[in-house]
Amino acid sequence: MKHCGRIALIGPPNAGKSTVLNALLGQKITIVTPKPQTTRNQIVGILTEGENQAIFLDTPGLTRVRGRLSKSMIQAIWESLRMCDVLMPVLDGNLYARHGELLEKDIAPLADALASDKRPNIVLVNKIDLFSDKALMLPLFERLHALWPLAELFPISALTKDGLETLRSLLFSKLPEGEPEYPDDQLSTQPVRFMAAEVIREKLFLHLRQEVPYSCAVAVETWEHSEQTGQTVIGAVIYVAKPMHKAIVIGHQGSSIKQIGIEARKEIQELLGEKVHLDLWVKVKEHWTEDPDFLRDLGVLGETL
Ligand SMILES: Nc1nc2c(ncn2[C@@H]2O[C@H](COP(=O)(O)OP(=O)(O)OP(=O)(O)O)[C@@H](O)[C@H]2O)c(=O)[nH]1
Ligand SMILES: [Mg+2]
Repeated sequence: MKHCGRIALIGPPNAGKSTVLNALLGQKITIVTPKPQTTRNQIVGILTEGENQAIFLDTPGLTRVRGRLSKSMIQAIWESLRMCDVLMPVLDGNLYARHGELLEKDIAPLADALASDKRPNIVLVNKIDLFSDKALMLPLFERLHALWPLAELFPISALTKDGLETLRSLLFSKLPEGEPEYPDDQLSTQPVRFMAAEVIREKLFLHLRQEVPYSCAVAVETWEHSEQTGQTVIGAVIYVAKPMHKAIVIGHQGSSIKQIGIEARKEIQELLGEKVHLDLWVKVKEHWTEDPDFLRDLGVLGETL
């Protein structure tokens, strides 16, 4: 019997949703950083095994609504949920085992919102590699079971891949019968230009501190392949919300942007499998997080699966 369907990865920021998706696919298609609210768009990842296909949707972390960016992220998440056959909330098991009060704050409202949903809920209790005291695991699972009686709880570590093999086979069995929607070698639906912009954004998150990376948006503006040199020349603009942030992104004598460029180029090169020349510019665009047209151009608003 062939199975094909959609699975939504949802949950609080920093829970490991994007890491789970990359680990399930065995390839990096979505960016990961230690900072919360890394993912801003809906990212599609496709896993095909034989005649079965799981279409995953990575989503921005669920946060309390602040600016328009957060609001649009939340809208995007609920919209994507409507289209999915299986809901797969991901949570940081280590965090909630140590801080039960956060479980009530973050997870109880989510469990409540999904309580009457008839679709399978597979709750991934992630980061089990970090459990220093395994005795903390049982009370966490008991509490989660009480909060979410109909959910299947699944302990995993996306980092060490512990539990992922079993999860993969379980997931296919939860999907409806159907023909694969995408060719078996397709891993994602994101255009490669978008993926390149995301790689640059990841490096900004890894190198910049406090609110600066949140002030940044990346747009790839030019992309030219030269047959002569075999090189792809990519021009990208890093938009920042404040003039002060422009100076920080550039760094002392350009040191920061240089490092970001080196790391991004290396990774984009691996992604494309060919030589890349990357030019980065930094431009100030105040209040971009509140500009619907700009957000739509970035794909943050109005995309659905
Ligand atoms: N130790 C450990 N760290 C993990 C695991 N899974 C993810 N992480 C780390 O947790 C951090 C957040 O991971 P992401 O995958 O970006 O989390 P996310 O839920 O997609 O976060 P947002 O996109 O911000 O909502 C990164 O530093 C990951 O390396 C895990 O199983 N074990
Ligand atoms: Mg993410």
